[in-house]
Amino acid sequence: MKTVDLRSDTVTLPPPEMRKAIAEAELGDDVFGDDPTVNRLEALAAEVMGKEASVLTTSGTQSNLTAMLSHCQRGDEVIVGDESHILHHMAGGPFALGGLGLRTVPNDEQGRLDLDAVRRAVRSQDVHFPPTGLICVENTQNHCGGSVVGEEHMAAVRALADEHGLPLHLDGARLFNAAIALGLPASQLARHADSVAFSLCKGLACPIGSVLCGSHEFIRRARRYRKMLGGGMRQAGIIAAAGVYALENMVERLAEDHENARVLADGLSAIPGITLAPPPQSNLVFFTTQRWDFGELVRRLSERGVLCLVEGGRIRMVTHYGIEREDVERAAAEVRSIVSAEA
Ligand code: TLP
Repeated sequence: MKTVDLRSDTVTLPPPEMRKAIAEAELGDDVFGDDPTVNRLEALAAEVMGKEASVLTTSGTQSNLTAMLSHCQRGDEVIVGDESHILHHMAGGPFALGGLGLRTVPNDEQGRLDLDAVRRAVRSQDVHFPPTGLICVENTQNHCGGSVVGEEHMAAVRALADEHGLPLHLDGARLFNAAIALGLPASQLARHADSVAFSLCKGLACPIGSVLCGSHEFIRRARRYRKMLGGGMRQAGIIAAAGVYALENMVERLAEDHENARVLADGLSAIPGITLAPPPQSNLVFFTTQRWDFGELVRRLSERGVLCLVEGGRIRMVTHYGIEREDVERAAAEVRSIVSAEA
């Protein structure tokens, strides 16, 4: 029986046409700027995000850290949501490698930053204080249920950043999911930020990679920090070819993942004892149950070929390319069967 892998959209495998594009990619040494396929991806990504330039990185983690280093000085403080990926999932890189402090402000259930808290968190110039160097937002917001942060909030954070002369970075690992959910071009969300990082290796189904976009000047600095972080890749056109294919062919279909997430959520919420936490807005479905230890339920599901994770204190199932409607129906049915057998 097919394994239904709902652990993350990072498990996506490249479609056959993408593999073909990878195999046929024209290559060169990208550290010398010679890889035509990387150059093509970087131009296309910048255009799609409405930015002047972009740089291909190895991962979302590397994009975010590169952005933070490029915006800040060592010893600066970065304002992030208390449910942000940057805070919880970057293995402490901003502190350990960047010498950056993270100042947290509450994320609400919609993934928005508490703007009053952001205002209070911005440091005044005082010899005792670490200077505030950057504000970060995440869209979609993973821990807040894959919530879609609307353009109004993006604009409000921008206005606040401007009040204090601060740059704004957007962790848009799943920005295309937000854009598709809102029916907007991704650039309309990205235009409020100075820099935006989006993932190739999640819903877009590429095997590797992320792209960091911003002004020419910012990307010039970012190239040096990417190099410092070990992200200077050589014939990286084999990665970029997948990215070009994805930007041209894999964005619109994210709507299918959102529809499957809704079907999954409907199936789960019909099971007595299961609570959506919260109802999904994109491709991430979180739920809880009072009666079960989450780890135990995840283990029992895996024995039945349905893989998922405990994340942010809830169970998370992620829909993505390769997951069909019957797969999510089966996942919900397996949860029902396990939970009701022990009720
Ligand atoms: N998220 C992964 C895990 O690391 C939790 C996932 O399965 O959701 N920003 C956001 C908002 C992310 O969700 C992730 C990955 C990243 C950045 C990091 O991307 P990678 O994994 O490419 O370093």
